Amino acid sequence: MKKVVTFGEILARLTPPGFKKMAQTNQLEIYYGGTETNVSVSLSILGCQTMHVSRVSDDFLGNAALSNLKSNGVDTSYVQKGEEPLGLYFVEPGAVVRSGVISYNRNHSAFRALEPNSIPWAAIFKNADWFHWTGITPAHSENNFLALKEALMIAKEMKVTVSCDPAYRTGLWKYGRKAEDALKGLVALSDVFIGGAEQFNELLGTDLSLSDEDFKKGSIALKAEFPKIKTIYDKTRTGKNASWHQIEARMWNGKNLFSCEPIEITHIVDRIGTGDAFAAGVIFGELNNYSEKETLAFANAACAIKHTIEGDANLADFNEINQIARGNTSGRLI
Ligand code: KDG
Repeated sequence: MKKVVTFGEILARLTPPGFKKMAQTNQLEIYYGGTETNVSVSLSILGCQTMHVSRVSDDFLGNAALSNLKSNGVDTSYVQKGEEPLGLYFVEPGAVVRSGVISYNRNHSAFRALEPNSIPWAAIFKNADWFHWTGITPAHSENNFLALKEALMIAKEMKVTVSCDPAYRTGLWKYGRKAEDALKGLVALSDVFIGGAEQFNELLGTDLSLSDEDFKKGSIALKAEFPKIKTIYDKTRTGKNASWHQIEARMWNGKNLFSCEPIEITHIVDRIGTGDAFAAGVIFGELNNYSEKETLAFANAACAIKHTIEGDANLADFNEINQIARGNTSGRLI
């Protein structure tokens, strides 16, 4: 069984039921997420051995978050506990012309206080095949940046394949490091890049559009700057409003550009975690030596399915994703 390690903040999400606004409700639903956590849960359901490294509050909320991960098969043996609170976020879901809104409450979270040098990365990466990180983790605090850097240095030494989704969030990165400089050093230690025009423009200072031609140009430039990167995957989504989307993806393997059949979604249940579902699909395909087209179709199907599942993580199993990926379903409308 392939072993995948992830590292990042575990968040609790509080959301009103249905499509209520916060001011209307006296009940909140709770889900557990965090971008790397979602990747871990999804890969666990797909049959990988997964381990998520993090730091949570030493209270019933931290324990509930860990129970949730464990119930999905994720190994949490190296999750630390601290006196600071678990990171929270609140979501008002949107429908049709109303996009959802999010408010985070995690400035002083247990994860941000995690000390560098406190994680036994060499033990964690023993027998590991893959490590996944995102640009959200190094954006939180100097401690989180340093801990991730350590992980990447040790992953390189131990020849663990590394994927990154260097999501750049302008609202984060408040502790002093410049996002572009910090991310460049981390991307240089990675093998698989998940991102497109937005990430190319931030990292390379380019002004590329969302076109396939610009994706190819950006990928070539990215590989020139970061020679360790082997494959680049990008998901795109076009949609008229918060309830209708066309989900597409493409990849560059250093020689050729691949694309896959778009999947149209006419009823969006939850858009949170769709990028994480895509990343898990990419990792699963790469780990199982799928062809470029197969990996892309699998990741795109995983991303599409997540739009139909409530909560942060993609809970769809292999058969469900594979059926959509192979087009073996009653039409492509979800
Ligand atoms: O599970 C929630 C995450 O996918 C998403 O909210 C992560 O945007 C994110 C952040 O800033 O942590």
